[in-house]
Amino acid sequence: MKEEVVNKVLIIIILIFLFGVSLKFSEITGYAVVEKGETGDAGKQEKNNPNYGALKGTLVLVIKDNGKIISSEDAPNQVISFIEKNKQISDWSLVKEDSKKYKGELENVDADGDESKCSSQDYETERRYYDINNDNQKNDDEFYVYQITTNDKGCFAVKLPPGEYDIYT
Ligand SMILES: [Ca+2]
Repeated sequence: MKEEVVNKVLIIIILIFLFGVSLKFSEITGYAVVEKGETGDAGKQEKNNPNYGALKGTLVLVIKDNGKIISSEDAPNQVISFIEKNKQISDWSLVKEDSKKYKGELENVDADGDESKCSSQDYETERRYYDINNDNQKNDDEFYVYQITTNDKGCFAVKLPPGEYDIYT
């Protein structure tokens, strides 16, 4: 009888432990004071987005002569694709529409930081997927392709899940 009670307590302790681990509280985002008989204001708490980050940059078209750039111009209205590293696309006609788009604005888009081209950039990232078996739905072995179009000065900003990407233009 006594053993049964001990076992039950152990099971409860293990469950509490597992619950705590699964919540993964890792960051303190602020602090608050609660006073007797009063409502308080916890304010705006910020936390790094665990699901998305962003990239910003510019695209230029160059002509090289013996490895030396002899001509360089902005690349306006060019589609840039971001694909998870080591994924290959052999047929780009199978890259199909997905409903998801992310919009926003990033500051200081210029790669050199002098803001000579684009001080800020609206971004609209379109998520597509590579429909390898051409059945018009994304299967588990198929992957997403994130695309953006550069603005009239060749600047771009894109919002993506964290990871390593190959960039295609
Ligand atoms: Ca498919």
